[in-house]
Amino acid sequence: MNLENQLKKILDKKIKDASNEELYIATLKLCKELSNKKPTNSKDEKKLYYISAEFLIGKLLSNNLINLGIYKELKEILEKNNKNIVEIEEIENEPSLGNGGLGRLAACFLDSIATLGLNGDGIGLNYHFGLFKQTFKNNKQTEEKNDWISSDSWLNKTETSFKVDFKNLSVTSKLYDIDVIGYNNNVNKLHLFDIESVDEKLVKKGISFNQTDIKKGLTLFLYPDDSTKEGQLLRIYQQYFMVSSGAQLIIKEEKEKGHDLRNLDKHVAIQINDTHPTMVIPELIRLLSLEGIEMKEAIRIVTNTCAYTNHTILSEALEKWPYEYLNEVVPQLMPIIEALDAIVNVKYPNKELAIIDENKRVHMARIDMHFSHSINGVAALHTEILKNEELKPFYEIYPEKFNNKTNGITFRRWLMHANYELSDWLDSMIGDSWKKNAFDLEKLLYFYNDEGALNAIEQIKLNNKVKLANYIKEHENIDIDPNSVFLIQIKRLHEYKRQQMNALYVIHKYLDIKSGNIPQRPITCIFGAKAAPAYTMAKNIIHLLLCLQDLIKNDPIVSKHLKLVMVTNYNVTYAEKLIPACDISEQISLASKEASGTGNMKFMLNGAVTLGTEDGANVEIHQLVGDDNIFIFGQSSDEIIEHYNKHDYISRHYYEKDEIKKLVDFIVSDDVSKYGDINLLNDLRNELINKDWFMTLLDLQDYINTKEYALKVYEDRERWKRMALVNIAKAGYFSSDRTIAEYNHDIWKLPVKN
Ligand code: 26V
Repeated sequence: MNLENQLKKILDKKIKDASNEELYIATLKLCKELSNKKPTNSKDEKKLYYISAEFLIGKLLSNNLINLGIYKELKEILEKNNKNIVEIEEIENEPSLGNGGLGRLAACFLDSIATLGLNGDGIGLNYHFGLFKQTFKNNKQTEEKNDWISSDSWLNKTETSFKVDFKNLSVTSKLYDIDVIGYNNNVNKLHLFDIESVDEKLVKKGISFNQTDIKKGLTLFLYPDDSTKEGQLLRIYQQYFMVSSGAQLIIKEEKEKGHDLRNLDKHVAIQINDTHPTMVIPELIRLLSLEGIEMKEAIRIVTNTCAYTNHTILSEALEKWPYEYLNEVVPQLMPIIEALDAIVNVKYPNKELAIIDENKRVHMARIDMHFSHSINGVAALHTEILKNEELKPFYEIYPEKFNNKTNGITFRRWLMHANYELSDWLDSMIGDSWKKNAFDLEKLLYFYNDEGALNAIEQIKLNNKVKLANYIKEHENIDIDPNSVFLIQIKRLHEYKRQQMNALYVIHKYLDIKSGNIPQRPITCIFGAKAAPAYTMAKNIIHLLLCLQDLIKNDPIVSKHLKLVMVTNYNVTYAEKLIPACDISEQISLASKEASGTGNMKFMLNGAVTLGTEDGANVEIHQLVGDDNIFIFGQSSDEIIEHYNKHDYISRHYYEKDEIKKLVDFIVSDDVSKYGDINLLNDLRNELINKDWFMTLLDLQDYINTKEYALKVYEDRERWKRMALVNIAKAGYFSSDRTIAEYNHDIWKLPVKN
């Protein structure tokens, strides 16, 4: 049956008579039917389980249509019937199952694992309200529950369920699956566990709820507030629920295949995404012991099965749970954690290596490092810092375990879907082999001096800027000029990412325009970021941005030349609109602190030029595009690490330098504070002057100078178009297909079919 008839059959009416909602539901069903017909992997093959607290998968409709190879055909069928696929896509709620880079990476990885035909599933949790929905009130962030699950969704309820025991209660986990459809390839699963007794009514107002009601509340939110003991216990409940269900699923599948659990490491690879799933190690050891395998042997098997990825060097993000808290939730794991600690202490009597420290805190990453066979960082610089600084004592004892896997992004979502115009144009210029072999994008370099090609790149960018301007008008009610230069910083809000430095640039520009220096072309600075609900300073930075947005908007002169837009509830869907429209990609973290970044790669692929520090994967972008196609500023990671070691950075010294003082003080001026809360702004200013742990003021002047230079270069249109071309052409390295091929070659060793 042809596609049109298939769709009609599901709809049970004419396409032209159906509503967008009906068409969405029918297309969803169609995808599920087609996906069911796709091959799955052979039962005997070695299998990967990618365990992660987050999977930031984004809307799935277009992605699945693209990967099924029917997007264009369906779009035409709809058009023929006066229907618009973009409007149908809007019906879908974006799943709220992730926070930031770590979660989006896991989603890109699932896409690449399926596309490469590897046998690998994801394991995570089905959070009903996920990460909060952000709104702004009185120029402050407020949080609401994100009620994303609708009756017709990609979730498929399965018959699988497990009993999960905690100290004082037992619960039942229910498995929901989402199909992960590879591009022109087979289908894998994202397994999401939910608690059977979940009760959404537990949440009364905003995102607060009784955190002690585990049976009702366990899977309501991703990262529930952990500023209290109850919150921390809840996170431990969630983590154990995820890994115990996952480990039981793995063992069940192995038994069904008739595999001997003593050979688990031959048949199974487990990738532990950051420390949140760490308890899978002691849990698997426990379960194997219950199967009659001797503890020592169980430890060997689990170590050979598991591999750990580190995503951050910030020590506060490396989880350390009080022993007593773990004991309160999962006492059954404690003898195992004690035994692992004892093994380590005998072999390596060094307290930096101990699993349980003197304060009786359990270092989760240390369990991962001792009892898995691979430890990887996510960009070249990050891995070097792990080896030589943060995890040095571990590198000294396990040099063979350390390896780098520079992150990547799926080009299906971040080019073919988000920027189909550029994608189609690339096909017409260099063929479509880049879809399978991303390095083929380099063929674009043949057109380095081709005026027609350069103009096409510029025109596509402009078209995307127009689309974004319309979207922002509709969603934020702010007018932006597509002919202005778009500078975009979108990422979680964190002091190390230094959105506050960007805000200080906006102040600089505002004051400059006030004093009569009119920029050659209007400037549009766009931000998108959520702050963790308990992270006060991050919220203060959002407050400043929103106050500045009002200040500029209400200034009749400045607003002609400068705009600040803080988009509401930044998420994957928003990113898909923002990234293709960007001219300058802001990647301005304090060198050494951003493990990799993946937004930087998405911007590059879409022809934006990076303004950044030598941090994370920016270093590799710099190497690929060369000095002429990137704007680098700021002190190097070596210099920064030295400042920390010597404690010699004193922000006040930088504050005292003329222009900087003016900019920092402006935060608490009447001009700004009339739009907000002077106390919050004061706190932010004081932090910058007296502490500034992430050294904003250190790099500020260099940042301002480099940004001014970038804006000047932007006016040399011929040069800029070439820069955009080189960035696109050199982005092939950042395909997550490359990253996954490396994980598989070095760590998982699954059979490769194509
Ligand atoms: C850690 C924690 C620990 C306590 C509970 C709440 C919580 C939430 C998030 C995190 C870690 C976030 C880690 C993360 O997203 N890291 C990002 O990973 C990206 C993918 O590797 C990488 O590109 C970014 O540089 C890195 O910040």
